[in-house]
Amino acid sequence: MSDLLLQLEDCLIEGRGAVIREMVTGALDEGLTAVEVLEKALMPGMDEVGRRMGEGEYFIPDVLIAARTMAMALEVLRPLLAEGGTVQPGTVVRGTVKGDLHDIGKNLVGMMLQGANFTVVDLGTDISAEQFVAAAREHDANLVGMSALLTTTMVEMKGIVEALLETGVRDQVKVMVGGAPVTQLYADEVGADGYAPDAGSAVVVARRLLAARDQ
Ligand code: B1M
Repeated sequence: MSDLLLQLEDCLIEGRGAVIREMVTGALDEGLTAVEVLEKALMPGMDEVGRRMGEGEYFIPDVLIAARTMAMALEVLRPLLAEGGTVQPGTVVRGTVKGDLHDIGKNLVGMMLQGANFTVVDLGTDISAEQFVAAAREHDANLVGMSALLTTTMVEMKGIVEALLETGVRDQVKVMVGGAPVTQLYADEVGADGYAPDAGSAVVVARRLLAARDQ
């Protein structure tokens, strides 16, 4: 079983998009769960890609190929990550902040929230404060979710919270933040209501924030 996970991890690191879907399906057929495939092969694979990028062993094209391979694998897992439910807990408007093009983590968080029956409005990447505000209004959102993967772009989060405050939208929404460089301390600093380190806990935090709102 661990061999299978290692092969899958290598497949992602090497960006073998032609076979990744087949390999993920094979791992599931062998009895691995979607969460195991995600946490024990795909996430460590992306971390290794990041390490190689940081060390100068991988360049942007290599990382893009791995990212595209990851997206293909996630498409296979998408229906399985859905946990379902009958109650509609709320509407989440989510995006990656201005200047930041990373979207894999954001998409994963979105999939898990959708699986937990949230209505998810995806704004995409490189999203300005004005766009977050307009979308929260337009969709009558209960939660605004922001992702940032760069230390240079996470600073945008503060401006977005301020824009929500200035426009009066902050009264209507809870704010959740995440992304590799973001911490609970930083979330507190920018005035967010919640922080989650990964997609699984994002669902728990989103539920908690909206339950607190309903009381
Ligand atoms: Co970029 N990149 N990148 N990159 N890239 C990192 C982030 C980096 C750590 C790599 C490195 O140097 N080791 C580094 C950032 C350094 C820093 O600021 N501290 C970096 C850099 C420097 C850059 C460029 C500046 C490189 C350059 O051009 N010289 C450039 C910037 C472009 C831009 O955005 N303006 C750049 C470009 C790219 C690509 C386009 C090539 C590609 C992105 C493709 C895409 O997303 N479609 C890319 C990639 C793939 C990475 C790494 C390798 C992988 C990121 C990823 O997808 N991880 C990354 C290294 C790494 O993180 N190990 C790196 C997997 C994903 C599932 O995890 O996104 O962390 P993550 O999401 C998690 C949690 O964070 C959390 O849940 C998710 C799932 O568990 N989470 C939330 C995320 N959002 C959340 C929101 C929530 C709650 C939880 O609530 C709302």
